[in-house]
Amino acid sequence: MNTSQIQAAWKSPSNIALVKYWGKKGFQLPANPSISFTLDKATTETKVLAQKTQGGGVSLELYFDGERNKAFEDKMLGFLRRAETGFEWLKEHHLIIQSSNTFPHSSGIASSASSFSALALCLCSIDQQLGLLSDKDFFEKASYWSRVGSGSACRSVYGGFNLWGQTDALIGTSDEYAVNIDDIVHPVFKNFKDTILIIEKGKKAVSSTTGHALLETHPFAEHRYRAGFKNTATLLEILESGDLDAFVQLVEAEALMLHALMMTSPTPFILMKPNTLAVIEKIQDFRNQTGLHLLFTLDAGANVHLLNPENEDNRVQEFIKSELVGYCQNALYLCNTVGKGPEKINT
Ligand code: 2P0
Repeated sequence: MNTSQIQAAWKSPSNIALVKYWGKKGFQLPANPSISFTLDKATTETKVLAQKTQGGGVSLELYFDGERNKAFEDKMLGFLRRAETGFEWLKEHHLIIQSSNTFPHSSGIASSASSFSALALCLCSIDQQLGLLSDKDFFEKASYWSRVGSGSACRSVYGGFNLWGQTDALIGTSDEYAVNIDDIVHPVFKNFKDTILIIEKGKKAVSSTTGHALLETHPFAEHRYRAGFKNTATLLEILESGDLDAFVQLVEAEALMLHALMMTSPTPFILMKPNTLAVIEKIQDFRNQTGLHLLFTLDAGANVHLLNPENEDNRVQEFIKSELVGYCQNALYLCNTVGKGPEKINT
């Protein structure tokens, strides 16, 4: 192996939270546990080329879609300087990072979860090539460092369903990294669908990092954290039993609580748009009329994630085409299924 130059590449997905992470304690630790599933199509591909230097700390060049991106480079450099404690070789390497998303450009969505998990996986692969990381510890370390980059990213290093945050409801959980919970998940959830309805593309008015920070002085923060713990424990039971009605109720309540927290922050803000609410009402009406198990969840933005079991997907997709597409910007929506997790790319 040429040790003056080492490279690694990974394709890593985004994920959608069912119980939400909203509020931090300490540095990048969650105030309550969260549960998500990994998506199959919304991914970032990242390639890292590490060139040996004389030392003096990590340096980097970052190319996004082939073009050097200075704004992202500054954010990444801050992360990499922290990562020097976990990847000591970084101190004597110059990194050339090339990254691109598989989200359609026209969707205007980007994901810190897919980009930071892809980067952390590349760093772990290089660690492994240097003989510093065992197979057994690989994904735990990747999740740990994804979390340092962006909290929700730690849930993206595995496929299927994942839990991040220490909870007495499940042994082996941690605030520092996510764990995969597929072995408790009922088959009805295994191929769940997530259709992302693009209500509005483009940059959000308030970043998630700012939103998290507002919880520090939020009047309802303690209540929220208790609810997050309780909903995590309840969702674990639901995922095990396959109770779809209870799933619908809990996941929609979590999404609305997230946005209610934004609207009741010390500096209040609203990320939903009129079409977000119109779509939510349509989804709930259609569910009441048909008895199907379609439901919505929301991320920190205006777009709606429409979730449903695989065996109801034909009817849900017809409903989207006839009733919902008109509310989507440029008629855009992205169809995802529970994903298998990141893939290593041969370099
Ligand atoms: C989540 N979100 O659980 C929640 C729900 C958005 C809504 O985690 O500051 O990008 O980088 O740790 O992970 C988005 O926040 O925030 C997020 P940082 P992150 O998915």
